Amino acid sequence: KIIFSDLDGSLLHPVNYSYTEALNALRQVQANDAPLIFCSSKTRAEQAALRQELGVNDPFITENGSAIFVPKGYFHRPHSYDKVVDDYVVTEIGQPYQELKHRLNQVLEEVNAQLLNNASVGSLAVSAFSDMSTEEVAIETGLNLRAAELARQREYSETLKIQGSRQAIDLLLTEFKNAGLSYAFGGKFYTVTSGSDKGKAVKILTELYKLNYGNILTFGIGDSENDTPMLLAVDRPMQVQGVSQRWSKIKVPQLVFVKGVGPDGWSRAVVDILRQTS
Ligand code: 2M8
Ligand code: MG
Ligand code: MG
Repeated sequence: KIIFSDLDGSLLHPVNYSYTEALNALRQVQANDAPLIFCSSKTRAEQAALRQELGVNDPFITENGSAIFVPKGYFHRPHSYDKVVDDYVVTEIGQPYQELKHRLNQVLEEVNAQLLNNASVGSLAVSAFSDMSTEEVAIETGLNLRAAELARQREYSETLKIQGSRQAIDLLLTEFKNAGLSYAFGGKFYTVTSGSDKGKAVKILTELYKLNYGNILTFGIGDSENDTPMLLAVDRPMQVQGVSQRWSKIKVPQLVFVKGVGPDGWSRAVVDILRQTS
């Protein structure tokens, strides 16, 4: 049994990013030796800090499926990887940040030009985390300054705050797709990658677990649209409630709706998972 988990809005509270309500359940996961794979839009820097705080030592997936970090020596069977960073072997699914940013800027310029020529589509305002100061990111996200600094350290993706008319936003999103970029809405922002999504990364990592452990059962816990590919890639998909106790609309067959907002729902999901499989 392997648990793939989103962070923001799932293990972490959708408003204040607290994991306090999930701590008991997390300790149960650790006592059961069940691998807990963070699979989030968050950067390596953000996830490394959280892993250290919580004592989670399993592989993790960063920036919406852009890269898989496996601690050196974690799997006994050798496997291929793209590079080594600190104590991790890394499988890269997304293009490096500079290339992604270049392609993203091209699309933004093109869309802005189209909007200038066609006033009826309405207006569009896009701001990227990397173009904002740490203070601005902190204000936009509600993260503290230290956490905001870590969120700005993007290696494969860009997080965008997008405001504008529905038509203008749809135009932008369509142009992202046409340019081969993918985007996913994580609850507050859009994170743009060069074609990666959480599902591709989950599938690669699942294969590695199978290679090393044979038959495994995979669970996924998420809260938003950007979790859809992850939830489609696991055996048992679960969704926790968002703010105001609503489940956001996700289309995934056999999806289990768990009561509880963010870490509260996460705890219930995990208790359920441990009960199911032990
Ligand atoms: C972004 O991620 C959230 C949810 O996963 C989103 O897309 O709405 C990312 O930039 C992440 O790195 C950052 O920590 C988070 C802060 O809310 O926003
Ligand atoms: Mg989330
Ligand atoms: Mg996320």
